Amino acid sequence: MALSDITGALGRTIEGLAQPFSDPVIRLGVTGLSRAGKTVFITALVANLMDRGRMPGLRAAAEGRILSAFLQPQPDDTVPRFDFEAHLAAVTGPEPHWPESTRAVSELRLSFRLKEAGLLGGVRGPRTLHLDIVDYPGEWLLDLGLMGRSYAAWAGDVLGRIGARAEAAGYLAALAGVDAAAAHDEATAKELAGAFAHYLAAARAAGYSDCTPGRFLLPGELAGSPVLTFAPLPAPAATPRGSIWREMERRFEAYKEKVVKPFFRDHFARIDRQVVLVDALGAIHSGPRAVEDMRAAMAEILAAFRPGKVGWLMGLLGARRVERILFAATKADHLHHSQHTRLTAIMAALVREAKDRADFAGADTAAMSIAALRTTVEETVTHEGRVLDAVRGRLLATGREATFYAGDLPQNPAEILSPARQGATGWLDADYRVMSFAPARLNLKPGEGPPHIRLDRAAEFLLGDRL
Ligand SMILES: Nc1nc2c(ncn2[C@@H]2O[C@H](COP(=O)(O)OP(=O)(O)OP(=O)(O)O)[C@@H](O)[C@H]2O)c(=O)[nH]1
Ligand SMILES: [Mg+2]
Repeated sequence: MALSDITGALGRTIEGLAQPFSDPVIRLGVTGLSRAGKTVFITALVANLMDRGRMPGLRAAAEGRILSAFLQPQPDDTVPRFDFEAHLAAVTGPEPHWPESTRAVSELRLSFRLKEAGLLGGVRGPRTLHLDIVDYPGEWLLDLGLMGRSYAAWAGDVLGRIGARAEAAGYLAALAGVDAAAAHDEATAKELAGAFAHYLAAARAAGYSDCTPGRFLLPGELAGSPVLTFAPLPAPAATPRGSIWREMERRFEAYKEKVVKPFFRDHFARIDRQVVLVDALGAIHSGPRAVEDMRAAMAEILAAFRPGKVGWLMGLLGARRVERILFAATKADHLHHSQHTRLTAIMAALVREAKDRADFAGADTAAMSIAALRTTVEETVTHEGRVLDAVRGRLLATGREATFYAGDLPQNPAEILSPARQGATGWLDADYRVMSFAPARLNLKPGEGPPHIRLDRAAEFLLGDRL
């Protein structure tokens, strides 16, 4: 080993050990419902922060103030590490493929060596800033809405909403023969919880976002335990001791205390900046109900970040104030850039509505359309005499190249949001499509991260003021 290698390695070790907790830390939460694009976002963001050739919109990078960015051991010993290397290898390897779905919280620490801006840069040495990125399922965040709610209120609310949904037919049929005032028996409880979990999964697949309790969808090691063996019942006239109702109520409270609260205490309460990834194109494709549902879920997520409402809980947990929240519509590479402003306008209108409904006054919020990993190139084609701004990419299903046109998003977001709010069952005279592309084969130059759309802008909004 050459001497420079040894000193280099030594230097790195010392840098790694040097009082890791005294330097400032930003904790960035990355969330979104399942398949929203969290894993790909974190992978692409970290890769592009380490190799900043494609990050001109991040001021500190453009001005050359980021001297280096490197991965370090994370501060929390009991949280799984975000498997950056494996995910990056998946999307940038010789046979690029999407990373596996992830089902729990994970964390990664990226540290920066930064030059001070302006004159100070000349006199002061570089400073260090740690970025702790926490990936957590958005489904778990929706559970915060349960904290202030009683079992009776939650159950009434859920049953009121799901009556019209085809996905709930099985659960409602299972409920029909049940008297909530009758004596509890575990077989019935299990059957109801199973049928309800089945409904939640079907509702998720159909594009609905209001699917609580979130752990029913992603149970992890809690699968089959009593805290996950309850379901919403219609309130009976009387609720005698030992009744199914009473037992369900008890388990609902246990779920809040033993599942929801620890998550908020250990992860959520410590977040400074948050990005909420939203598969808006997917919801638009699924139809007005899915869009309305997405809006409701966003309102609920925003309410979780509202200082005050959950203050009693957050105060107890020593929560900090989240300073910035970015709502990003992901997978914008499905659209030609001429449609990006429309997608962003829809996203911004959704955020505005969600803010109004959540009565939100708190952090700075922004809406954006991004693609963490760009899989397409733009192409203009003529179809039946019309000129269409389309995109071309490699189809996930066949591996073949194809040109794709997602449909014309309206200029006015109200054309999407109003039918959604009014409970329309389909779009009036529009057809939106989505398509699954495989990651493109890349030939990256040194210093260049994987291609993206507006990931640099997203980073600037989330971190720019601290770099
Ligand atoms: N075209 C395109 N597709 C994307 C992009 N990001 C994510 N996807 C697609 O969305 C899928 C889900 O992305 P993930 O990053 O795994 O989503 P996630 O939110 O981590 O999903 P879970 O771990 O299952 O909750 C991927 O397998 C891709 O098919 C993107 O930037 N562009
Ligand atoms: Mg994931």
